[in-house]
Amino acid sequence: MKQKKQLRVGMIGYGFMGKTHSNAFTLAPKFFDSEYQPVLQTLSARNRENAEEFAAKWGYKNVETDWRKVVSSPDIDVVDICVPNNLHAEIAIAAAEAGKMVLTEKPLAIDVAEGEKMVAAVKKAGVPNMTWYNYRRIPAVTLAKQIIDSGKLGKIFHLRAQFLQDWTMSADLPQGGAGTWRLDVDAAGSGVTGDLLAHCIDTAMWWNGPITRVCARTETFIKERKHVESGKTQPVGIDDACVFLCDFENGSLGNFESTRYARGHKAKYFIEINGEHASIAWDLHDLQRLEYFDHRDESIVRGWRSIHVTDGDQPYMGHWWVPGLLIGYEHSFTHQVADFLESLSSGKPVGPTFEDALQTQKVCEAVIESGRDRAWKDTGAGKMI
Ligand code: SOE
Repeated sequence: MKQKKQLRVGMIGYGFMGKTHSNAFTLAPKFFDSEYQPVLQTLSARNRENAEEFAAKWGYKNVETDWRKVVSSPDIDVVDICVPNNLHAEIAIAAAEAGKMVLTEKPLAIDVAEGEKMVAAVKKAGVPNMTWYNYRRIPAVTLAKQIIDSGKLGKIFHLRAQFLQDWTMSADLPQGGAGTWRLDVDAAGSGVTGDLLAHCIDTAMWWNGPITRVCARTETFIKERKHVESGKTQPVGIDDACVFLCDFENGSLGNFESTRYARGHKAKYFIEINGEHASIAWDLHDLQRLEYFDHRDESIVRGWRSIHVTDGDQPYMGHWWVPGLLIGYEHSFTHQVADFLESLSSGKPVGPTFEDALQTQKVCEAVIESGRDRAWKDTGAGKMI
């Protein structure tokens, strides 16, 4: 058997995303052929005991408590950043300067200014880079992209998306700290806009091109929360909910909604696009299905069809079980690793690159500014690859 090239991973962070990424690096080479073999080399986290437990469970060879040592280590090829958003830029820039490939969990950064520095750093170093917007690689979502690109929908008129949760409704929930940093504006940058709508915006712009202008209404329902680190009750700076309207460059209209206050919804991600001939809808709760309506069908059979995306010739599915059998949320990350490995062989960048993720960041920032100023804002977002 031909010896594979090793891709030694330095993972920074071990939370929920550290788990999804570690699982993806483990699974991808078992289901997708590649000349590269990811190796879980070093896990870095501040708490040594927790880091050692995680590393033993997932098979990391080494543990470090200082990410700087990972970034500068000669035995690391790719640095994967799974820590709160305010730490992405410093680590990514240091990794790029050390000549490492860099991956970062979404959103790219805490704001556009930091995102721009990250893009400049990876460009200057000429290192492969990617941001984990995993939902693009749910087979049904990828199939939708192929159908849209084929022109079957005709001229696009509308795109609507929702991402609804309910986990922060209790006023007793603190902000800051390991489990609740998403509620602390200094760590997260924003609330639902950067955490949840960023997923919708990434998919929307990938499917339908740049969002040029936005008009948002944001709300913080619980104004003060105890901060885990200071122990004091402090103002809450994140958006708990956000709705926005937008213009796409192609002339279509968008409406987006996200909240952590939709009682009963845990992760309701819905996205729909309407064209002159056909429409497509997708729902995370039924992630293997793509709903498709084509007005050109004969009227006696015309109606929404529910495509069960499990056939071998549909995106990614030929690598899994047999037609009809399902895969899930975690596979979207596995596909992202598989595509990244493929990009290393082909030398062609794989989206979303940092530059692509910066376009999403621009929209998020314009949404927050629009909510604050109660005014339409231009986003300045350009095309993704
Ligand atoms: C927040 O609850 C969260 O975990 C996001 O951070 C993820 O990006 C999203 O996929 C699911 O919800």
